[in-house]
Amino acid sequence: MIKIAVIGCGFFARNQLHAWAGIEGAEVVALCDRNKARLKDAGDSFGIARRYTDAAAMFTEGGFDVADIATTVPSHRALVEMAADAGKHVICQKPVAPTLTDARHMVKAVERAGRIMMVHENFRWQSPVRAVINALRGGAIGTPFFGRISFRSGYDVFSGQPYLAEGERFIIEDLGIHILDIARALFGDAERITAETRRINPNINGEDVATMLLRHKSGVTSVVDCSYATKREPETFPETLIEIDGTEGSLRLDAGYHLTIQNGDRNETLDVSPPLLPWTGKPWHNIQESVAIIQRDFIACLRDGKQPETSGRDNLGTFALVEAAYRSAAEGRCIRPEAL
Ligand code: NAD
Ligand code: 89Y
Repeated sequence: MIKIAVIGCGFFARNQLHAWAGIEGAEVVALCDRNKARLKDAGDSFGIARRYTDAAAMFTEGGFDVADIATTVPSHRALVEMAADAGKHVICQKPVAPTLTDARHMVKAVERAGRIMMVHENFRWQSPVRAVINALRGGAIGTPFFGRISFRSGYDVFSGQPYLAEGERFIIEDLGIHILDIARALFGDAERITAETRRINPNINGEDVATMLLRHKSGVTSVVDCSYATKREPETFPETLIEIDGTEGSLRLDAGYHLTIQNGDRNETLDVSPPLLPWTGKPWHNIQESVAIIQRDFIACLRDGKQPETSGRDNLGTFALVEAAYRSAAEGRCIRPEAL
């Protein structure tokens, strides 16, 4: 049995706790949150007796294999380094760190400890997105040369996550990071990126619209566009819409989770809707299911001694794109993420 300690019992951690409860061979044995009420609520709901308000005390007592860090970004570096010092495997929520320098230190600390680090970068594991990744990797449309990965919504994410309205940065760091990661999962690393940002909602501090143009090392050109200022019906939160052109055909993941693949005489549309699990609810079920999928994959990786797809080291590539996008928008020029 792989024993897990979850740090952070807030808005999103409940999904992680539900997912752990359904994964054979894994068990949450300890919980930590510096907010006593949230700690009690999560501990009582999921029947977890060992509870801590201080992560250092939990690491000192030990008795677990994995630290699953579900706090917000300011605490990530200290907690990941604590876990590495204690010789634990680590899962860390996105965004992994406030800066690329912090992220690099965190990855090195876990690597030095000889443990596995995964960033909880779950969007590429959403079942509709995975259907696109599998079709593309399986050669369904030949070699891709163009992609558009698009997330446009007017859904109120601020009521559940009020901190999103407060930061100087918003959509690229919070949501665009997932969409850029999907671009990497589909087309590989990017050699350059150009970004334009806008703030439309006057009640938040950061940008809520971002339009990014990437040139991937594979030769693919992709457009990654994100908005939380888009008023439309039907509201598509939290769907990522995808269009890809390849040498032999094209594919589209359209609103309503319809995947169309065209190649010569083949023209089929599949329903790739994520299933509703007993603990998930619309419209979040798409994100919630992917939490269970990524956590299950992490356990399989630990068992097989394999690096997860979204390892700490892999995620440096996604995080560098986030940093590069902000720099591009600020300086009005194209940025090479590898130069950061
Ligand atoms: P939240 O503020 O609701 O919860 C965070 C909890 O962590 C709080 O209860 C807080 O008291 C606790 N905490 C903070 N620092 C701590 C520390 N040092 N020790 C112990 N407890 C500490 O935040 P949230 O909305 O649940 O977001 C958490 C993370 O999940 C963020 O990084 C966010 O970006 C990410 N998130 C990911 C997804 C996804 O799909 N992957 C979706 C939503 C949120
Ligand atoms: O925090 C964000 C995430 O990771 O997925 C959606 C979200 O909850 C709001 O943008």
